[in-house]
Amino acid sequence: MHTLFLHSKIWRNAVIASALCLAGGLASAQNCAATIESDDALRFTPEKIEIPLACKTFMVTLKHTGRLPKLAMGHNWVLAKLSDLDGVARTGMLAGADHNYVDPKDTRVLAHTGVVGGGESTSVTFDMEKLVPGERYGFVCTFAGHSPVMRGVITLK
Ligand SMILES: [Cu+2]
Repeated sequence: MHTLFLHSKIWRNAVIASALCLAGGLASAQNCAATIESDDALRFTPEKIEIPLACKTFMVTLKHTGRLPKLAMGHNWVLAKLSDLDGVARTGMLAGADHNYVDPKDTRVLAHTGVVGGGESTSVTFDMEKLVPGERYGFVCTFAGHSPVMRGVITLK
């Protein structure tokens, strides 16, 4: 009777300990990842991502919460220096749909997702060594005609 009680107590503590451990793991994973929503109204939500400098890699998930198909209202997520956003949008336009509106030869593109349509999502993980503290970075959708309005800012913390 006593042994049984002791065992159940050990089990309970083990379960609590592993639950705490799991929560800790999830918390640190969340710090190095962000989800950005996009829609049929050319919006990125949020328009700002904070990236901890402690992260070795960072994952961005792009969700398209709209209904329009990829050909009409596709979105991608392209990371570059703020001062390079217009440039990568231009070369992306020229690269066209076959290249997901990203020129593979444009080295100003630091990371990018593919293009998604309504109801779809995609993600990209990039190495934080690509980002230099003190530099200003942003993101943009380079799908035809979207770059003037679909853009956001990255803050390194
Ligand atoms: Cu777009």
